[in-house]
Amino acid sequence: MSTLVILGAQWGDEGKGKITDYLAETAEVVVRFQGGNNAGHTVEVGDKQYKLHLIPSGVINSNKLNIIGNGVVLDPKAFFDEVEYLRNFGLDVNEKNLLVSDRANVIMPYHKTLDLLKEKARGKNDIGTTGKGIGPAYTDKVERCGIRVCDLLHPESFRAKLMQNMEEKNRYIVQVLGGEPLDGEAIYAEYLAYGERLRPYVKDTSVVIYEQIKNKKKVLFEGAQGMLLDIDYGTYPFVTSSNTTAGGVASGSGIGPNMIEKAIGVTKAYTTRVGKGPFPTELENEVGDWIREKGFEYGTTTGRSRRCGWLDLVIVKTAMRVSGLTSLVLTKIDTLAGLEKIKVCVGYKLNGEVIDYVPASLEDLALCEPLYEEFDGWDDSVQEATSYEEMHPNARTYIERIEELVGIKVSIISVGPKRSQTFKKD
Ligand code: 2SA
Ligand code: GDP
Ligand code: MG
Repeated sequence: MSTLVILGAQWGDEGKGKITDYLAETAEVVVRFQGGNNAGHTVEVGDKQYKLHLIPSGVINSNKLNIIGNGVVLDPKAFFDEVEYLRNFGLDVNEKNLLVSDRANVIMPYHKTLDLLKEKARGKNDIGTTGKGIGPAYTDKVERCGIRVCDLLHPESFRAKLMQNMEEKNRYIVQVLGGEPLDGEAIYAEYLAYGERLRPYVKDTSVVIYEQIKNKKKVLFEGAQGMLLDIDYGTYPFVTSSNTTAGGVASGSGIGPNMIEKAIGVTKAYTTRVGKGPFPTELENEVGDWIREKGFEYGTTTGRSRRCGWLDLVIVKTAMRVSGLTSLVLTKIDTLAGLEKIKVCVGYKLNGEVIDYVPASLEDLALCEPLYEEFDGWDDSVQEATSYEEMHPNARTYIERIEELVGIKVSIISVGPKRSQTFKKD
């Protein structure tokens, strides 16, 4: 058995796409198990830069099987746009190397309308969603009125399910949120056509994944977003609507948890967050601005500027615990190059007590005072390193202290956006 889960250990945008692509070189299957096209996974190979939102990052490597699992919420238009986008790069994307779960819930036009109108109605208490309809689609899944991919393949029952939704959603959109009603017949025709286009890609992907694992194929599970955006263990309500932690892998791809062998936590050498919510180590000053510009910290999906701060190991430790991380991947060491001093948060002081976990209550989190250790910086030569030994000694001290504080090893290091700027540590 050879399965590996790749998760974000912070608030997303740690470089999961890059690391998935790197590890996919030696794997056979890559599975997305949660989230939707709110994700923005960037992969750079040679002089090409790919921005993926919904399709697994394994697709950049040829001859990999890519699977969109049942835990994903799928926007069919975004799916076909992304297939087209990838084909324009000359990549061979087809129903042989890309499968979609028949159980995945579909993001419908009213989900996007509801996402945007609800955010507007929240005013200054908005969550800062990507506006892709993620929350409302998962709400319907749990409410048990969602449209699943398999429904698009059954015209009669699809019509009945859709029309019931249309009536309820239009009433809410118009009467509560003051929006414009949507045309159910037009949506029916459009999504029935998407169903026909999707048909060749649709499979019971749980069966496929199980067979692949049984046949000793190497399977990667590519997480989207990150630890603190998890619906259960994130900074609720400033989270996404799925389990971004390892628990989501089993339910979101239809395998038993005993089939998960290893889980790696992709961790940026500092912390970023896009969207609202607390951020204890945030640097709302020129250092934060410097990191944003050097690291080009802008949303891959929405272009929003990302908030930047020091590395927070309380968060990484929480990810280690909640997801059972077996090692860390450290990215963007090169971005910090040039800073004379670099800080790392090693604990929080809350009401006079030192804690090393993220408290549930945002009121408590707001009171948490980060406790820092300070490190000497390194220079830009770090991006030329091709092995751990070639790294600046100060960067190595930084990495080894992270290992010590989190209690697990760093197995892979990334010193630039390109696939070639990646190496194994041990
Ligand atoms: P949503 O749209 O309901 O999932 O938003 C809820 C919260 O989850 C955050 N979120 C993200 N955070 C970081 N990266 C994400 N992907 C894109 C990227 C984001 C972008 O790679 O840059 O382009 O803005 C992502 N997706 C969701 C979101 O900011 C809310 O805080
Ligand atoms: P993801 O959502 O976790 O896949 O991350 P994103 O793609 O949204 O954001 C990570 C950004 O950092 C992308 O632009 C990557 O190309 C880039 N990146 C990844 N690893 C490194 C690295 O080690 N150094 C630098 N400079 N950029 C990196
Ligand atoms: Mg991203």
